[in-house]
Parts: sequence; C-alpha cells; structure tokens
Amino acid sequence: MTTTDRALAAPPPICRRDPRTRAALAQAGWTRAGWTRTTGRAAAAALVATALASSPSTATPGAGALNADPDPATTAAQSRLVGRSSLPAETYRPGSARSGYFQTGTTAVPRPYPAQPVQGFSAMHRNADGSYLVMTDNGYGQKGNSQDFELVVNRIRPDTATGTTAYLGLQFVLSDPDHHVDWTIWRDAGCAAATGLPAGYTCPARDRVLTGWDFDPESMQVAPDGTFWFGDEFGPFLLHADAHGRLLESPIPTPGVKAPQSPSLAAGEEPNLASSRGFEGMAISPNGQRLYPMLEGSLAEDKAAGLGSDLRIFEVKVNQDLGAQFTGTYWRYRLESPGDSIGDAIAIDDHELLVVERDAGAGPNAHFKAVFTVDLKDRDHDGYADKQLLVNLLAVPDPANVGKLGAFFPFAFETIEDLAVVDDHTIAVMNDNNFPNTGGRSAVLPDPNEYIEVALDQPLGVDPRLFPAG
Ligand SMILES: [Ca+2]
Ligand SMILES: [Ca+2]
Ligand SMILES: [Ca+2]
Repeated sequence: MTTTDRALAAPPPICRRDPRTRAALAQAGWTRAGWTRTTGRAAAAALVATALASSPSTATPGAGALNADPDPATTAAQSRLVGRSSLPAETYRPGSARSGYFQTGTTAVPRPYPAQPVQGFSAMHRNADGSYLVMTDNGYGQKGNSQDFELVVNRIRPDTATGTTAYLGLQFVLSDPDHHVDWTIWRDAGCAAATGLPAGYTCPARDRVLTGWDFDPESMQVAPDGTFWFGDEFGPFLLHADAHGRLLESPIPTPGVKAPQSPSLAAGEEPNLASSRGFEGMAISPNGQRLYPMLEGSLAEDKAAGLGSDLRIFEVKVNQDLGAQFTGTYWRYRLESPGDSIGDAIAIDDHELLVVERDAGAGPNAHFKAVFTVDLKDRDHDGYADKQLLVNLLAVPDPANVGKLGAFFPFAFETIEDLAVVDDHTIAVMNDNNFPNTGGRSAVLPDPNEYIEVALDQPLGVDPRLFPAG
C-alpha cells in the first residue's frame, strides 16, 4: 500500500457532528463498506425521525468542525480531489448595464454593481474543449429584486493548473422576440407600469429581453439538436430556446404544480410549491428524447401526507418538432433530511442520475453536501428511486493537497448547483455563490465560484452520447 493508497483509504464519515452521523446513517441502512445504501421507506423514515429528534439547530458545530477527526475505520476509498479552480466573486460582464438597484448589496460589495455579475451559476454544460456554458439563475434570488438582472448563459474556462477560472464571454441573453410569453414581462411594459422604482434606476427601452422578474432558471440542458431547455422556479416552467437564447415556444407549465409566482395562479388559489423550490435540476436522456426535471422542494400534498422529504422527478417527452409533454410519470426521491434541498441533477445513462443533495449551511455550519447516484429503476420496489452516496463534498479526500485546504477538502458552500461529467472516472462540481453572499469561505468576503474535479475509484458507466461531441 502506497502513501497515497493509505490516505485514500481514510476518508472521514459524512460529517462527525452532523446529527445524522454514524448511528443515524446505520439505522437508515447505510453500510460501512463504501457507504453503500439502498433507500428503503422504513429506513428513510428512521433517518428522518433521528434527524428530527436532534435538530441541526441544537448541534454545536463550532469553527473548524468540518472534517474534524476523520474516521478511517468507517469508509472505503471512493473519491479524490484532482482539480480546483476559482472565478473571483467580482467578475462582471463587460458592456452590461449596472445591476443590483433592487438588491441590498453588502458591506463588501455595495450595490448597484458596476455591471451585471457573471456569477450565480445554477447549471453547467461541459464543452468538448473543456470550457463550460454556465447558466446564471434569476440573479438575486427573488422576483422582486432581480428586475435588472438579464437571464444569461456565459462561457468560462476553469484552469486547474493555475487555479483560476477565466471568463470567456457571453453566450447569449434569453429573450422572447416572438412573444411566446403572453403575460407582461419586465422590459416590455412591466417596468413602465411599476411604481416606486429605486433611485438611480431608469427603465430600459422596451424590448423582449428576459430578466429575473420574469423567470428563475435553475437548470439547463443542451439538446442534441443544439436547442436549450431550461427548468424554472416561477411556474415552474420548462423553457425552450434556440442557440441564441430566443424562446422557441410558450413556457410549458408543470401539470398540477404551481409556485407562488405562477402567472396562472387564480385569485385566492393556493400554490402547492414553495418559493424557490422549482426545477433545480434537470437531466436529459442519452438519446435526447426525455427530460427529467426535478423539484427542489416537496409539494403541499406530499407534505400533508407526511412525505415532506419527498421530491418528484418528472418525465417529459421531447418531440422531434417543437413541444414537449409531461408524460404523467414521476419518480419519488427521498431526501436524507426534510430540511435538505437538491442542487442539480444530470443523467449518466438511460436510468441513472447524479444528484447533489445539500443542507442550507455554509462554511462551519455546513453539515451535509453530497453527490448521489440515483437509479430510477427502483430495484427494491419501495416506490423510491434508489440512492447511493458517490461523493461526500464536505470531505473530499485530497492526499496531494490539490485544494490547498488539507487532507480532506471541504466544498462547504450553501448552494452547490452544478454537476458535469468530465470522463467516466471524473465529475466536475461548482457552487452557486449567490453573489454577493458570504459564508462558504469567509464570513466577510463574498464567495467566489469554485470549480472542482473529483476522481472516482469506480467507473460511472456514462453513456457515450452524454459526453460533449467533438
Ligand atoms: Ca441558483
Ligand atoms: Ca432560484
Ligand atoms: Ca427504491
């Protein structure tokens, strides 16, 4: 056994002071060999009960609790950090208008910002040359504070040799020149009708550019025909755009699901999905004929039925011409704790996904950030997609100190929203820094957008059609 082998054989448990630690995980059916787990309803319920019994708010993580006391006996080697690269927080898109008038800013970064921040990466697509298309969400997190944030896809190139990610430029701004959106958008009558505009902000000349007041995209897939699919949180909708970001068809609503921002919500009608709990992840099948948008939060009816840890993964059939339909099929995904959220979902073959699951903590208050493989085949027939832990993002083994943070690298950002496959043994992960928020790396400085590559000791078995062409 080499030094590296020994180091790799000693990753810590998922988090020592997480209430959901060894006992709870064992109770929930985790086995020690590689933390392999098949989710069972009873096991999951036990885990939830245990987590609730020891609420995270009663935990005392304290500074430096992350990765404390790695326990070599409990886990097997699975992953290793092989690259890290960072985009400085204050990276702005050249030529874009000042932004953040409706936002509060921070002491470190007062608003309005000199231009539109590049960050807030909520989906990524790896290109064949190793660069990425990155989709920013609606900007500042809410409909009411993101009116001056244009919905964009940018290009970046992480460089794990230098550790610095380059901003390559704008891919496109989302727009609706053909009026597929049949309700008022901010830049076409919305702004003109608004009252109480913030000081210094003037309405742009009317156009069909889409902003964070109109939609909140959190997931993106590039179809084999080169068109783009976005999963949104305001409908929640699916949006279909051409390679220039122009909507090709009307936003596709989700049958039976309405968020508080849904434009079709009737007076007095109650939404059945909370704010910012829409399509946080969306996978595409290897043949491009199915989309699997995944909600970030549970539906009101599931909560009412005691299934507050259940998320739904929908099946959507993509037509050869325009249009796509929700087929009516969905899968249930059981969160490890009802307070968790998912951050992204991508496919690795025609029935398996990779999913990021996370708690709401950052830095020393982060207790659970993980990548799971998720099998939609439900091989144990318990009604849930089967989950298996792939990477504990709070303690990625880093024997070579690639991340420069010690033997176990913490990717302890609040929101981790970007997954990609680099090759059959390597995945890439990025955070959404929620610019200009702090907490992942510093209590006072805005978080950067970090990119990491994690090597796996077992091949993923990725369908070759899911690798970038070219
Ligand atoms: Ca986001
Ligand atoms: Ca959002
Ligand atoms: Ca199952």
